[in-house]
Amino acid sequence: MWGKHDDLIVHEHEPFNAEPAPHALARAAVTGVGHFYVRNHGIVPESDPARWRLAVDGLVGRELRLSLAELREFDHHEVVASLQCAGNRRSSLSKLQDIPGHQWGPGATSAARWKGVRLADVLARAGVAATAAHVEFEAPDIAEEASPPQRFGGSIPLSKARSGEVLLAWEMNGAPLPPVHGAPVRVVVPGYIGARSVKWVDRITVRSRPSANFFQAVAYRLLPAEPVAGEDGIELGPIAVNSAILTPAAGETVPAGATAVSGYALAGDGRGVARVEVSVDGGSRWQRAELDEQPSPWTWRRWRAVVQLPPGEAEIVSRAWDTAAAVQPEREADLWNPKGYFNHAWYRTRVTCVDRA
Ligand SMILES: Nc1nc2c(c(=O)[nH]1)N[C@H]1C(S)=C(S)[C@@H](COP(=O)(O)O)O[C@H]1N2
Ligand SMILES: [Mo]
Repeated sequence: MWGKHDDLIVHEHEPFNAEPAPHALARAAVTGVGHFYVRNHGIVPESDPARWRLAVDGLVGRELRLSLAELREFDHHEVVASLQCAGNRRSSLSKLQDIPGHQWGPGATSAARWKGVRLADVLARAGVAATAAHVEFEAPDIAEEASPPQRFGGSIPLSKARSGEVLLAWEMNGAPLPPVHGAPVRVVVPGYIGARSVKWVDRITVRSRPSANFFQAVAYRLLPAEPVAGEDGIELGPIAVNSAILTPAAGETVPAGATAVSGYALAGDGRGVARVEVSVDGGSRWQRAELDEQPSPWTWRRWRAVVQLPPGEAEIVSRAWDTAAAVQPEREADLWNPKGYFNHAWYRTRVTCVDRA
């Protein structure tokens, strides 16, 4: 389906929602399109690149209506960026207390090389009014889960919209953007939750307030663990520093002794990953992981370590720091929330270690 490998973990067939298994995700710094996770709230819309138009309206000096050819006349830029769904690692939070929704593991995170034009350049052409503060994106796919059912949308602050890394992209890993990832054009908002990277975008509206779309005003908000009257939650934008162990995978049997461990770490909104540590004693003692170079500040930092494991059941733990010295919190219980967003607690993988024959 959708040009995806059949080893993806499929959470839903229609709309299609799937993530790569940890071993597959671990394979490359830039995720192959066949393994890149997919998050859809509605059915993938039919889109004809020849008929596609991008409307730019709202608080602008002049409204634009751009064809794909006209969009491509702006300067082209490439960004290697990771996307991460706010529901990444929800499955683990659900073990504490049930959470509805797709039970994402650590694979609702992937990295790609995106090519397109800067949103900033398109906004400059339209001329942004002084009262503008947010930029809204909308797409034609209808999400039945929204109330009322509506087009998918969301917004980002104008300051972020004007930053060089936010693209209107038509290419992914050097090939045309596949339909399931937003063809002909999607927004790519590096450093923010995946929901702001609106696929199949056909309208950009400059506003004084955040989008009133369901996925900005109601969904993708961090609610308190216990309901509070009148509290509609924290609007999610920049992601939190996070890490995951990809190899070995949970439940794997590995030889006791020296065991190679690898994974990813990702920091929000332009903050780099500064340090990753792993522990095999539940977090009393830590050892430093080796960090790969980052091809761009907007993508994950892959890491590796060799740990010593005794025979029997073992737990490997990882935690990352970002360049603002923020570190992942220890306990999932402290960040559990009713929609299961932003699980960025220490990552824990249980494995069984057996003596080498
Ligand atoms: N139009 C539209 N854009 C969308 C979505 C959607 O359902 N419809 N899902 C969002 C969410 S929640 C995420 S995490 C990312 C996932 O992007 P991907 O499917 O290319 O991995 O797309 C975002 N953009
Ligand atoms: Mo998402």
